[in-house]
Amino acid sequence: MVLRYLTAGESHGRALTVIVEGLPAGMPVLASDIESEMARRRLGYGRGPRQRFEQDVITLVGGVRHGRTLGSPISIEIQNSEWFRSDKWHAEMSPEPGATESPLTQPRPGHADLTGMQKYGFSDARDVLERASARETAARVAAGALAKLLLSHLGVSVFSHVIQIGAVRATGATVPRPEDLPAIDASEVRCFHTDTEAQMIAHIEDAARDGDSLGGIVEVLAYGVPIGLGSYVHWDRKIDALLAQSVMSIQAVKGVEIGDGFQVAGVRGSLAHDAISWDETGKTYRRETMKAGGTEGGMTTGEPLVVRAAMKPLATLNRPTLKTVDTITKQETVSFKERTDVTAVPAMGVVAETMVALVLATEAQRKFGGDSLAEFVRNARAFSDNLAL
Ligand code: EPS
Repeated sequence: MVLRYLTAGESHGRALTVIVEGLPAGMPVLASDIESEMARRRLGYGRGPRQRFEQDVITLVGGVRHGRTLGSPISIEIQNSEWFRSDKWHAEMSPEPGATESPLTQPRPGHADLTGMQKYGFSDARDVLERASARETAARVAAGALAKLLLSHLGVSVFSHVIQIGAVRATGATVPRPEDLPAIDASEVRCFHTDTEAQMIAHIEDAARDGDSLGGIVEVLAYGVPIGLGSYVHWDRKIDALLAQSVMSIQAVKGVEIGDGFQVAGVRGSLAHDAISWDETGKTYRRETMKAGGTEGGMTTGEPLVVRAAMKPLATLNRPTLKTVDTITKQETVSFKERTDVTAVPAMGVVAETMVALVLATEAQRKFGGDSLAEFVRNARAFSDNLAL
C-alpha cells in the first residue's frame, strides 16, 4: 500500500480534515509531532492577523493507538480557531439551506474567483475562495508531518529556506544542511543567508505600507534520500515529474525548478552535468556538484534533492487596486478587499517541504513496501546494503 491522502474543509468553516492512508503499522506518532510542524507553517514576517490567533490544535481521530500507527487510515481534524473565536462565520458558512446577505461579486484577478464561479455556476465568489484559500495547506502539513516521520526512519531530512522575497535575492552560495534548520526557522523570513534578511523585511514593510503583496522563491532540500526512488520507465513514474506536480499544486506557486534547471539550459553540455566519482571510504558513488538537484533519469541518485518553487505575489491586496468587473452589473471596479497576508513565502517553504516529503515517502513505500515500520526499514536497508554496483 502506498501513501495517499485527501483533505477536506473550507478556510472559514469549522475545521479541516485530512485522511492519510498507507503508513506502515508500528510507527511512533505524537500529536505534538504534527502540531510542531504546523506551527512552523505559521512562521514568517508579513503574514496577516489571522496567523496570530490560528492555533492549529489537532485531534487524532483514528489510525493511532497508544502513540503508534495501526496501519489503518489516519484521520486528523484541525479546528479553525477563527470559527470558535466568534459566531461571525457560523451563518456565512452554515451547511443548512440559506443564502448569504453579502455575496462577493468583484472577483480578484489572479485568484480562482472568476473562473471558479464560471466553472461551478456560482454567483458568490466565497463559494470558490473558501476552498481555494491556502488555509487548506494546514491539512497538507499535518499529512506531511507523518511523511517526514516515516522518512526519518530511513535517515531522510527534508527542509526549506527562502532564497528570494519580492526583488530581494539571498546572495550566499553555501547550501544549508539539516542542522541549520533551527537557525533558518529562527529567521523572521526563514532565510539562511541572513545578510539579506534585513533587506527582505524592509521590502515587506514597504509593500505593506502600500497595501501591496510580494511573491518569492524557496528552496527545498532533502538529505539522505535513498538511491532509485522513481523510475525512467514511464512518464508518470519519474520522481522529478511527481515533485513538480506536487509542488506546483501549492496555492500561488507558478514555477518549479529541480536543481539548476533553468540555469543549465543556457550552458554547454560539458559544463551542465555533475561529474561522477568513487568514494572509497564510503564505498559509494558521488556527484561532485548539485546541478541535477539529486535526480537523473527520473530517479533519485542518493545526492541531496534540490527543488525550488516560485510563488506569485498574493492576489488579495490590503489596498485593492487591481481592475476587475462586478459580475452582476458588469461595470468596471476594483477587486474586493479581504484581510490578507503581505507575503506568505516563508510559510510556502514549509508547505513545499511537505509536498516533497509526501512524494518521497510515497515513492519509498512503493519501492520498499512493508506493512510494519520494521519491515519497511528492513527492506530499505537490504536494498542499500546490496546495491549491485
Ligand atoms: C488566505 C487568506 C488569509 C490567510 C489564509 C490564507 O486568511 P483570512 O482571509 O481568513 O485572513 O490567513 O491562511 C491561513 C488561514 C493559514 O492558516 O495559512 C488565502 O486567501 O489563501
